[in-house]
Amino acid sequence: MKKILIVASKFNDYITKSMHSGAIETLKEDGIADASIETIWVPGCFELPTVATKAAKSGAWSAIICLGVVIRGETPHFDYVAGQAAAGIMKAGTDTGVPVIFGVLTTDTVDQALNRAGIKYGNKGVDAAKTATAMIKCMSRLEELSRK
Ligand code: INI
Repeated sequence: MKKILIVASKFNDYITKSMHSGAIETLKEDGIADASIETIWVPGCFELPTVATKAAKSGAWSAIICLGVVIRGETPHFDYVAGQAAAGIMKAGTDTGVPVIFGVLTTDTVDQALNRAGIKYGNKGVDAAKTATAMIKCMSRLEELSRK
């Protein structure tokens, strides 16, 4: 059974909630049962890699979707938070072979983030969910080919 974990950031949750809803809807449209989707809310994007890494190492999840928003204008910490979130999420995936998806918006302004969370230019949560199901298929194809 495909079990998918969403790790979502509470920071900027007026934006991440809409990314989260978009991700859940998309997973369901793609045939993933409600009961196979779980969410853990972490304080901020900086915490995403810790939970994603532990989840990926557990072997319990087919994919892990990380959702968050880091806005440059809001903080001088932008480069640290965004950079470490990206590096940690990439490492969680490459270290474990479990797809760990980077659904993190990194923008200059709040408007740019809102527009990419369901207002004008799509929804990063939807894209992340589509990437997760695509990667699950890639991994099972790889397993199949590797057994031949
Ligand atoms: N966390 C975010 O997810 N987005 C931000 O824009 C942000 N800003 O602006 O600082 C942010 N900071 C909190 C950070 O992710 C950690 O929760 C905090 O540093 C404690 O480790």
